Amino acid sequence: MASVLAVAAAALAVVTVVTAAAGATSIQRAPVGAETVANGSAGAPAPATLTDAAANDPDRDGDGLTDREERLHGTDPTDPDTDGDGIPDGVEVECDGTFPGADPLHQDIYVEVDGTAGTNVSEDTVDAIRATYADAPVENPDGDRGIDLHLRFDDADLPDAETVYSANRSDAADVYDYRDRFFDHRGDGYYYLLLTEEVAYDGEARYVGAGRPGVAAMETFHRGMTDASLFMHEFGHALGLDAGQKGIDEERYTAAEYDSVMNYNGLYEQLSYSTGDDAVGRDEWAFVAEDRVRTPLSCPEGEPCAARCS
Ligand SMILES: [Ca+2]
Ligand SMILES: [Ca+2]
Ligand SMILES: [Ca+2]
Ligand SMILES: [Ca+2]
Repeated sequence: MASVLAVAAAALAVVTVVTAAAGATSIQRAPVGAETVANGSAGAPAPATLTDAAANDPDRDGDGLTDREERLHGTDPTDPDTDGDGIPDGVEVECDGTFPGADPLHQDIYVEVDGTAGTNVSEDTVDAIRATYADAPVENPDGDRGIDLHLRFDDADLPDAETVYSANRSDAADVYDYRDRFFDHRGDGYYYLLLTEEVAYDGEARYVGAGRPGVAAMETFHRGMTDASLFMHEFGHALGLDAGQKGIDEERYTAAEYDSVMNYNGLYEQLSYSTGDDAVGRDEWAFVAEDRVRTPLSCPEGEPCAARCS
């Protein structure tokens, strides 16, 4: 079982992404060819002709909500992304079409899930995945724990490529081809996950899934625990839990020594990432909450990001 899974560090281009964290700028991996991106922290400068109303009720952090609106929502008027999930406060409040159910005081992660013909995951599988995220040991400004994982199932009947490779291939179908053609939420800060019949990692079809920053592919087995565990593993890679970190995609630690679905000895046995309370000692939930790979969120130039929804 353990040897049939794999991923790799990404070989993706790097673009500059202005993060939503207050004033912070960081370099993050993003897909080749991604649009130039920025988000609410860029904060448009106030117009030269400030009205009295704008002067009295400014949007100090440039997230699209005035200070008064921030007080109403309970968000921080000096932080464009109060909950630190990468979606600016104003976007969480204003962009219900793109981010249904977003809460500016609680971490949200959005995933577009596409599938080739014949693949699917059951409702029980989806419930188990969501519940695992909802129960994560992650603190939120609203006082509740957990991450709200939004799995948005889109195409369910895509052409079956027979084998989907996990790396860019010019001579065969790879997960990036599917993303390029079918990822409706590109530029929306979403992650992309493809369900398919046959995944090949490193050219080898014996693998059943693969994940790289921002994107993952997995086979489905129509068995709840198997599919849910495989999802958590591959999506963990998409969030940046990379092979090469101690214990990940290895068998050298027992499930007790490294208590994570990223451990090959934990895969199919459990769903959760580690909390650091084991011999390996890495808090993967903290990483997911605070340092995960961020995907591009495109925003209008020179305006608060929330203007993308108006
Ligand atoms: Ca504001
Ligand atoms: Ca704010
Ligand atoms: Ca946010
Ligand atoms: Ca949120």
